Amino acid sequence: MPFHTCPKLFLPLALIAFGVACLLATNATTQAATIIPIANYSFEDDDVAEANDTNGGATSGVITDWDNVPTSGAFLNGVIDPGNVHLAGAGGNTIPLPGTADGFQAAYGNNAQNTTITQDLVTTVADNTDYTLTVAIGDPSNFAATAVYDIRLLANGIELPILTSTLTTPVKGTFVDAVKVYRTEDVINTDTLTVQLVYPNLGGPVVQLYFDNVRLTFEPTVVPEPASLAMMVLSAGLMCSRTKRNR
Ligand SMILES: [Ca+2]
Ligand SMILES: [Ca+2]
Ligand SMILES: [Ca+2]
Repeated sequence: MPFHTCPKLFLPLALIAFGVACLLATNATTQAATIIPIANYSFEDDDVAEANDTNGGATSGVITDWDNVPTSGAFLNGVIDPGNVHLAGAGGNTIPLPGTADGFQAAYGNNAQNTTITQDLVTTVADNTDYTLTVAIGDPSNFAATAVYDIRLLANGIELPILTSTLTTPVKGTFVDAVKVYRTEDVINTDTLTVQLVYPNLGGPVVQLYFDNVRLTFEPTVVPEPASLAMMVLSAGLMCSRTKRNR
């Protein structure tokens, strides 16, 4: 559009748009991530005895507040208090676990089973929201663990749309964080959220993997750069004004 066709009201309108956009930008950036509570998120609720053999010596098949599948058969998943054989330096009942773990105990899964450790939350899913699921993944030293696992946030049994997925390869003898970020748009708001920890059976020798410190936060989706858009509108308005004055 040639500048001489700029309507007289362009600059005032641009200034109003700039003000509104700045207000929107301020609202967007002041939204902080909110924590969604997860019961027994750190697997400390049942104090299991220090494990001292290569297979664990832990609660087998039962994890408080979590649905644990399978519930029968060999090599069940459960809760473990690792000893030095599992994680160097973890010997003792109240010795903190290394890395990004929390407390003294973790959940464990065996790849001899198709392990799923699941918790239905009381929170329902919201529209236009980013959810961040973070889980500490541990690789015990007494198994040649394969780095194959998954973490999932479900609504009505279906995983939410994934924005980013960082399923970090566990480091032998410690814990590192796995992170998945989900972004919802229009969802069924009565669906409850479910957190799921997955350790599939892909064959091969029996190995174990630890899950701990399960964290979930949400924040409303940020409006993309309204301030930048407003600056472009304002600049165009100023150019329009100057061009008219120079004529
Ligand atoms: Ca723990
Ligand atoms: Ca313990
Ligand atoms: Ca220990």
